[in-house]
Amino acid sequence: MPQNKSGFLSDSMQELLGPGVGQISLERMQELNKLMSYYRCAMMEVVTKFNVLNEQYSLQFDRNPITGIKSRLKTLPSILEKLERRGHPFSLESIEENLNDVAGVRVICSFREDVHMLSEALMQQDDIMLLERKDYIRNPKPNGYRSLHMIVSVPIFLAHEKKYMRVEIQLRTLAMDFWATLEHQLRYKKDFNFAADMERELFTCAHLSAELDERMDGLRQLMQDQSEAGHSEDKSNRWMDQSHNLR
Ligand code: 0O2
Repeated sequence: MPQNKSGFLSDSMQELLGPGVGQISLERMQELNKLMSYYRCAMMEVVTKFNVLNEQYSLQFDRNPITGIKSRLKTLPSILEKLERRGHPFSLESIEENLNDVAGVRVICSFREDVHMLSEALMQQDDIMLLERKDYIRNPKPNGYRSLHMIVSVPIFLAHEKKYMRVEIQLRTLAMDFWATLEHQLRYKKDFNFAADMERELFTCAHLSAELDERMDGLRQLMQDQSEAGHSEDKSNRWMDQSHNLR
């Protein structure tokens, strides 16, 4: 919990929890815990939905479209920092109203087409609402970052009520995740100035990771064509020709 040097709660935390250290603060602290537990439940709902889709598609296509799912709740200092940076008030209502990424789920897919297939399958479910969608795969960020981002509203079923919570979903391939994870590590290295030529090198790496995805997609498509058409000699020759071209 953020405290200032003299050991007291930081101003933002004090504002969130209320004045004094008496009953009001304790109640607000419990409210905050409750809110975070709602976000955790919503995150679990979304993770379960992707696990179910993975199970279903693995039966249908004999391979798993999802290689891994990560989830995280934003920490309180990080929530307060974002509210402050965006000029929003420090209150529980403000967290719910202004922040979309308190609960985050990252889905790592095998192939690029899995990303769009999974996002469409998720959005066909009638209990989930799409609030925002940013396709950084079709339109990568200037630094080369690629991923599909969605903000969804998902219901959680409590003892006596149904509550809708927002969750940020990021879908990306293994290659996109490899680049984004390392880029994040390098960029946020403390006491290091990121030079322009390093930016360019990172962009080149992003380009290489996109090419890797494209080539792996090509291989997957060839294998799919082959298995659909049977193992005729003609197909086998095409496979050899095309895989040679991919080298
Ligand atoms: P963390 O710890 O991953 O949550 P906002 O989400 O509202 O702050 P914005 O710009 O509208 O702002 O969101 P956007 O573009 O959807 O991106 C938000 C998240 O995507 C980031 O969250 C990162 O996880 C990821 N992301 C976006 N751009 C990049 C990038 O260039 N490199 C990497 N490695 N990740 C990126 P946070 O809050 O930064 O961090």
